[in-house]
Amino acid sequence: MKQINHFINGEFVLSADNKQFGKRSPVDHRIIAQISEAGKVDVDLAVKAARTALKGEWGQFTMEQRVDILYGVADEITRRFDDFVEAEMADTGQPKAVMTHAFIPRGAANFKIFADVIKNVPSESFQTTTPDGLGALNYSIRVPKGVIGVISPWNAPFLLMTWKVGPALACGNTVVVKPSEETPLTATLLGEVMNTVGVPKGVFNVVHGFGPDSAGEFLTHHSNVDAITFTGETCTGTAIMKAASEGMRDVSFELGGKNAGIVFADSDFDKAVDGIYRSSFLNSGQVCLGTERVYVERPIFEKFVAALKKKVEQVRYGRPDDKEANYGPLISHEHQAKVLSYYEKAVEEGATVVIGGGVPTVPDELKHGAWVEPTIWTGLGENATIMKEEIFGPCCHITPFDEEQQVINWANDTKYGLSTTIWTGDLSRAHRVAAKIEVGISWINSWFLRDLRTAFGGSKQSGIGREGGVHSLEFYTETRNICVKL
Ligand code: NAD
Ligand code: 6OD
Repeated sequence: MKQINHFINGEFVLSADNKQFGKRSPVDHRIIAQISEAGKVDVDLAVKAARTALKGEWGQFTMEQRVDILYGVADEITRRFDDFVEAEMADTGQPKAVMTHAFIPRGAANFKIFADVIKNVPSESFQTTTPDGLGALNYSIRVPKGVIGVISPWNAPFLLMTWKVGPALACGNTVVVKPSEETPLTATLLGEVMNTVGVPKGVFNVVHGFGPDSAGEFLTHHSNVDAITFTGETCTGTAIMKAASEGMRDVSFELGGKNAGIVFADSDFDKAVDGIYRSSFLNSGQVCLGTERVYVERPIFEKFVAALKKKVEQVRYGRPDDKEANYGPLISHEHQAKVLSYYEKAVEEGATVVIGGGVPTVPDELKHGAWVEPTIWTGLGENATIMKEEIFGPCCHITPFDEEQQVINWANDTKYGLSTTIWTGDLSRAHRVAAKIEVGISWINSWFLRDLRTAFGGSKQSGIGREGGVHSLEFYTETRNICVKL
């Protein structure tokens, strides 16, 4: 049985009290690894290591040295690509193609992109007029914020962890990462990579465990953590925000969504069906940017529902490396129960189940896994529970619409504001509608196609702040102004 330990000060270590928990495979529920669970003592050691590194060798590194080392990290991830793919498949149970095409390469890219950003960041300066006529020069420098607490989720674990670790290190911070208890494996591999490429001890630390009364809570409440970046559920964000208020620590939050997909009758029909299929069912619907509310213009509504159903009928359940399979389980039995409770609620509230709605029949060896059927509903109004709450499962409700303004109003009628995907052949309309949807990102005739240099984050209860490209500097650095009298 694999043993996964914390990575503190460049070494893999057990918890001080040797506390552990079992990580189960989403595919068949077998325990695949024993994970050390951090207590306060372990978190404190990790934070101390991060603080010491900040004051030591790492703090003396030039920007160019950091850039070189981050390129080295990216190259080493690419060299060990298969190890990362294997680990992520074991943790999440998702098809190999999702890892090889998207999640692992993007994780490596997160180190290169932010190395490039930091190399090219401009600095601001102002010539100030003074009464003596000689003037003054104001200029700003950016300094690392300090020790960053990184709390990441399980749905795209490596991508979302590196999306924070990359910019944090590029800016000269040190980090203590708390990966999701469901997906501890790739964080451990990243520790190995850091040692291989010579990242100084204590710059990158990992503590494993859960949220409340465990590693997550101990890290976010630790007074020596300077700022916290978190991706996860909105309700967890609320708890972390309270913790961060102790000591006035800064936060960057990427939270939940209830994203709308809008399909106009003039769209390229097949591309729209493919796009909505991907956005609702990729990663078994466990994507924050996924579409759970689909609005289709009435003239093509029936045809669209039938075409999406046909695509869902082609789903093949199986292990991540099964070449015949294209669809994985949910992350855990707990999440399966949550998603199935929404499936029941939809029916209770009068939905028509177009396809799915339950637990699929899978081969005997998989029957203990967290499987649910991809599901399409129609027939509910805007106030139904499944139209309001984030399910984070492989499901969507399809509603017909008649007017552009009506669909904009519906898309915006939510406490969330993460993303939208708009399908139309009329580009003027596409831009007009996109500008009116209250989200951090709108895709036009595409989905999940995002340049890592762009601003990423949510409006309303989908997040606080923006990360990506130079936008990440707002969170990972502090700006100091220096004024020189001339
Ligand atoms: P979660 O909030 O349950 O857990 C996320 C992380 O927070 C985990 O590491 C968990 O252990 C930790 N945690 C939980 N409670 C904590 C506490 N009280 N203090 C400190 N840490 C705590 O989220 P999840 O179930 O892992 O992920 C799914 C959610 O993440 C969905 O809501 C999804 O929309 C959201 N998400 C958002 C984005 C985005 O970019 N906006 C991206 C991916 C996922
Ligand atoms: O654009 C990205 O890389 C990003 N942050 C994706 C988030 C996926 C959430 O599930």
